[in-house]
Amino acid sequence: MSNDYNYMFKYIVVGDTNVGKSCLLLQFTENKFCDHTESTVGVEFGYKTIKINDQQIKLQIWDTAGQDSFKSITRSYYRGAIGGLLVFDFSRRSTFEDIKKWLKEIKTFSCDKIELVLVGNKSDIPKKDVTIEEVEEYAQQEKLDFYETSAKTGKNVDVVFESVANKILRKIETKQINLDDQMLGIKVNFNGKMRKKSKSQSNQSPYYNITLNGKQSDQEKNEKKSCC
Ligand SMILES: Nc1nc2c(ncn2[C@@H]2O[C@H](COP(=O)(O)OP(=O)(O)OP(=O)(O)O)[C@@H](O)[C@H]2O)c(=O)[nH]1
Ligand SMILES: [Mg+2]
Repeated sequence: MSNDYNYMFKYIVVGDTNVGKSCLLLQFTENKFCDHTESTVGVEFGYKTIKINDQQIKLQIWDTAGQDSFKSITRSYYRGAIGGLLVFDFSRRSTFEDIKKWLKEIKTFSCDKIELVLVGNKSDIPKKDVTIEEVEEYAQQEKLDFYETSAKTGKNVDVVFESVANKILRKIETKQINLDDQMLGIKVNFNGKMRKKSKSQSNQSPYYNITLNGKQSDQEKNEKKSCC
């Protein structure tokens, strides 16, 4: 893994099955679109390095399965994420209505410093099942930024991922995020060397303690929200 970045931010992408989460990741990381995708099993991840204000930011993006049967697995990835995309499909109303549930999940299982953005995907499909007005009203009520995207045409895909990074970076620069505070899904890289962790952080960093088989240890369960 290359170390030529200043910060690495961990993101999660959540939302109902088939809303296009994996396609958004594919479009962002490889500029590709796939018409026939397989439903994600558990989680998958991708990387991309972007540049903001002379800072190289590496995004480590965890794409979670939308199917209910994977909830217990995907939840274990929320902890320690500093950025998140809440995705629905503009052509299926139920996916927008379910955003409330996803937001509740995130608020319960992830750090309260997480920067979230609401994403209405498949904007290329002419038939809309949700109006922009109601989405904007909801976004305002929940204090979320909202973007209309198309993983198919690429519309706003880069913008969404970059906007979250921008907000996190601003919080770091204005010291609203304390990097010594167990790292919060942020890894700092000084000239290719990782910031040394304190003893108390060594078992708690989201990057060094990722649960790849989706099972949470008792310690992790007890540490719910301890990243904050
Ligand atoms: N027209 C259109 N189709 C899309 C778009 N994004 C995704 N799709 C299609 O929607 C289907 C589901 O896409 P996925 O990215 O696999 O959905 P997902 O949210 O990852 O689903 P799970 O992994 O089951 O949670 C696929 O057939 C995609 O080709 C889009 O922006 N426009
Ligand atoms: Mg998927």
